[in-house]
Amino acid sequence: MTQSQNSSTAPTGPRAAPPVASAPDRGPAGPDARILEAAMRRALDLAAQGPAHGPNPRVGCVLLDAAGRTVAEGFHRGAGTPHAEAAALAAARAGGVDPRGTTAVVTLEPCAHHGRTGPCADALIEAGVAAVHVAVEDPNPVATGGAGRLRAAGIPVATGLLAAAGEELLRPWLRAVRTGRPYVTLKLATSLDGRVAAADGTSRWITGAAARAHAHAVRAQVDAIAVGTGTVAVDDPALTARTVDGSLFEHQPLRVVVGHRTVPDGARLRGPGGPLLHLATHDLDAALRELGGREVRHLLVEGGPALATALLAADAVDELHAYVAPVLLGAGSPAVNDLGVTTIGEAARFTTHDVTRLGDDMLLVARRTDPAGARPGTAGRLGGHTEEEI
Ligand code: AOF
Ligand code: ZN
Repeated sequence: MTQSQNSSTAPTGPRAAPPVASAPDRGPAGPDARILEAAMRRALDLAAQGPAHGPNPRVGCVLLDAAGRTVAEGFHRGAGTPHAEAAALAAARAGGVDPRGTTAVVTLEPCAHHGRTGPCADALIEAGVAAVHVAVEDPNPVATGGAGRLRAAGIPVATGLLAAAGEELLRPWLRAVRTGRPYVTLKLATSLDGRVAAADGTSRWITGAAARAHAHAVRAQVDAIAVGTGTVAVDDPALTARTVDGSLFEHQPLRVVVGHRTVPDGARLRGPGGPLLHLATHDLDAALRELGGREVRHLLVEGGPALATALLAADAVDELHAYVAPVLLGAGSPAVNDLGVTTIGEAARFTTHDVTRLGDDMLLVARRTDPAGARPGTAGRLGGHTEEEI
């Protein structure tokens, strides 16, 4: 995580030598630090109004005049629509404001590429903005370079303003773009003793309505949901994102089934909802790369235990959503099988990010503590010794 806030919040101006991002250059007179920070907070709020799903990042932009007043705002509404900077420039012009001389406060480094839309760095240069403040540098190799292009045109650029908040907003997207694989969130809905079904296989419902509604809202924010073929056979899940009244959210994630067994013709997965993708493989690495190649940024894994175990054992889970009900079963299928952990030091350890009460249940959101290396006994493959159960 880059946190260059201390060193680079003041714009670094044009210079003969290549600009040094951390050089403490105050740049031109413009809005002061408090106003810039407030504007970045607003830009982050605007960004959050964009869709969490989709191949493109959520980005917000605020244009300030020399007195620090907001003259226009914009945010990105999804792939193929104008980027936040272009939206803010358009809003200024639509409001009869000439953006020349304004300070652009943007949550992500302006892009430098011709993609689905034109390069924002060029649009800002043409508009004649006086300075640009950025939260997060763009790691996307095809789009990055906007800060350098702006500086080359004589426009000071400062990066790292509220970088931590910017990184938090873009967490799945940043990780996916940096690694070429989706950010993996593993959902577990269990009894207090970590079981997903009773001894006879019954599992409806361990968690209550509030937890289920929350889980559906999460489905509506991700790009894809995955289950193993074993879960398809046992549970016949629809894997749709449904509102409390049972209707479908507008956005339906891609439905992914991992494993060799076929998806039956009458499976609910073939009914209304997102497209169905069957990855007939046990090679999780290949499966994640395939999804990354399809621009799946955020993958929600909903089971079953074999897929959850394989992903955890392969150290491929970025975030855990553990819905825990105050229910004890004492027997029945555990959420996770043998991870190859033989001693406590080898435990798959996560760090608590958030805890929420949902009705009678609890949601623990935890994130991977140690990103480096696979755990003992990992093969990076789905199944292994439990292959027939997947
Ligand atoms: C956005 N919205 O507001 C900004 C983005 O596919 P394209 O051509 O729309 O380009 C997407 C890339 O542009 C994206 O991955 C990111 O690197 C950069 N900036 N993208 O969708 C925005 N500012
Ligand atoms: Zn752009």
